[in-house]
Amino acid sequence: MSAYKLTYFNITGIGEPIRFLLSYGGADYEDKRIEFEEWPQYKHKTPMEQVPILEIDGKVFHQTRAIGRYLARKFNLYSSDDLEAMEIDATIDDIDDCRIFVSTYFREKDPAIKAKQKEIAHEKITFYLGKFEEQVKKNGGYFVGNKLSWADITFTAIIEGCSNILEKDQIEEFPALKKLTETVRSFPKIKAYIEKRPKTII
Ligand SMILES: N[C@@H](CCC(=O)N[C@@H](CS)C(=O)NCC(=O)O)C(=O)O
Repeated sequence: MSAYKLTYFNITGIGEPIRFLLSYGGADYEDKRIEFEEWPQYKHKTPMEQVPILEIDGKVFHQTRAIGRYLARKFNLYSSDDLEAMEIDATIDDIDDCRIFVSTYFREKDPAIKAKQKEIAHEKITFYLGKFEEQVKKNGGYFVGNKLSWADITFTAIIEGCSNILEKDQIEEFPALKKLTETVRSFPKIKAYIEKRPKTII
């Protein structure tokens, strides 16, 4: 197997789905975590001055979704059917659209704006989770095609970060989503990663 090195901040965030995917695929990867104070020394060395980046056999790749899609193909978590693949892609984009509201709230510094952003994040996440719950119920407990895909793994990793930021389990009232995330978190290699990963603020 190729040599993988993932570089991201020492948080869950948008790097966590990649960590879950690499773990699921049984890749023996280096999980390089940067503290925020160290970022200036790394920023200019990355392709778009952002992380995550994934090095594969020494070559650097960036953009979370491009990396995720590549790993999904590699580990049989995508689809060879173009229409089904598009459904998986759309779900990944929906999950990211949902995440953005929580991330915007998290990053806001002005207390008055932050309070407003929190309201918006709650309203939007409730909307998206309602839609996701229906989608998963319709698809046999998974997002797409009655089987495990990259979308299920991404959702499980992302919703944990959203719950941490909003300081409340966001899926406790969504039984299908709850069950799906429990399924993903209990895959032996993902479970082992969760048990050994560093405890982080979010
Ligand atoms: N579209 C990019 C966004 C990457 C991104 O926003 N990365 C943030 C961390 S979550 C970052 O590197 N922030 C530091 C900076 O922009 O200086 C992706 O999905 O990979």
